Amino acid sequence: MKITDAKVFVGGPGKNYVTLKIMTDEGIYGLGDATLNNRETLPAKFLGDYLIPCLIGMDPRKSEDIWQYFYRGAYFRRGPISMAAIGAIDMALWDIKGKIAGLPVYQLFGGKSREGALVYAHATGADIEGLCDSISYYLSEGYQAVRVQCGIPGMADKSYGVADQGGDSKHFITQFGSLPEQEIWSTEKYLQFMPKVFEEIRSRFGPELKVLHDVHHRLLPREAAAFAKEVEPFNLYWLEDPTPAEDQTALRLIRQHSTTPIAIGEVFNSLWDCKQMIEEELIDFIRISATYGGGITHLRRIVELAAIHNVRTGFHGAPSHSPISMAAQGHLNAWAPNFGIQEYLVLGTPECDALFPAEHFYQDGMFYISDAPGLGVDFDEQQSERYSFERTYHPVVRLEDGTLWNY
Ligand code: GCO
Ligand code: MG
Repeated sequence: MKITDAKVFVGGPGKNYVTLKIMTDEGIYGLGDATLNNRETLPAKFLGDYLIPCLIGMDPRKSEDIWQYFYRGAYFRRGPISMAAIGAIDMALWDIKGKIAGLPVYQLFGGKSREGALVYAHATGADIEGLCDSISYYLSEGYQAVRVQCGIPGMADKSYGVADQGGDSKHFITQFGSLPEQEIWSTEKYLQFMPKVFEEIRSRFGPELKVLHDVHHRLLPREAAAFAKEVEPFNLYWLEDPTPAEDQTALRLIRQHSTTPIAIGEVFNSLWDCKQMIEEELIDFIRISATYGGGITHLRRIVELAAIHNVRTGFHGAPSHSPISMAAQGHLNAWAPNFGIQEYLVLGTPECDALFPAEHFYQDGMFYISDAPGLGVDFDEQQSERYSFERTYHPVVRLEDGTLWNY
């Protein structure tokens, strides 16, 4: 069996999805996602200029060797662009493997460890009242877990994760600017206010609700340690990205002072970014994603290492993930013995469903993967002609005195 061709498509309804389609001489094709949020054309170009020419003529069944060829075989390794490109190829090869076997991909890992996988949604409000409305909405939709982000009084600009003014605060979808927008951050105001938010949520919704919160890399290690300790009584399901992710040793201080569960990894690209924090058991959940974490082959390796060290999965699932990578993660979630939770933002607009037909579904706070062979997602090339690339940027963050800070 041989790879005969591969094509990359960039575009989608409201998102620049980067979709790879690998064709074979036996008519079976595979699909992968290389969407690197706000940098989408770069993995697409890397695939087209460097990786696809090598793929032609390779045996698509050799997914491990092909992964090693593009990772170990490269002089300049890792980084989000290259790992997103390798990840897309890898997903497509697992898709082909499943189609050859006539089995859903999770069967190739060892089968299901659970039927449905717990998911969490994004609840958001400009103030506590708005946030509680948003939580009530998700509860009425059957969710058992929500990430909560709230506007901070006195902060000059909107806070991270709060839906745009005038937007629908029930459904959190970030609108990115065509040039970087600016957010203003005050650690002091955040630290004073956020514990009150958790207190109010617990008093209104009780102890059962799984409450997650994303600090989005904004705190210094000592501040994060004090905060994680202070919020222990509210029993968070996790505290996400308390400090910038590249400093693995910063997590030691947090761990030494608090038992609040820590989740990190959505900006990681390889095992080497999280090896130390997993081995030292400095985190509780690993948030790497199949899209820019090297695909299924590499994620599985990370999941296995994490399992030995009591770290559970909590894969990144922001709206920039196309239904293809959500399916790749869905198959891993169905299998992983150390599955924790999956971030899940309903992508299912009619336009998105038409572009990526699939039978996977959400019900009562859980995601169910379909039994279709391969990843179980298709891609309608005709539909894709409706969309094209539109440049967008993440915001930049400044402190109140103008100092540049971490988004
Ligand atoms: C999350 C993330 C996102 C990121 C986005 C950046 O937890 O889902 O923090 O909201 O900001 O993925 O590209
Ligand atoms: Mg996050």
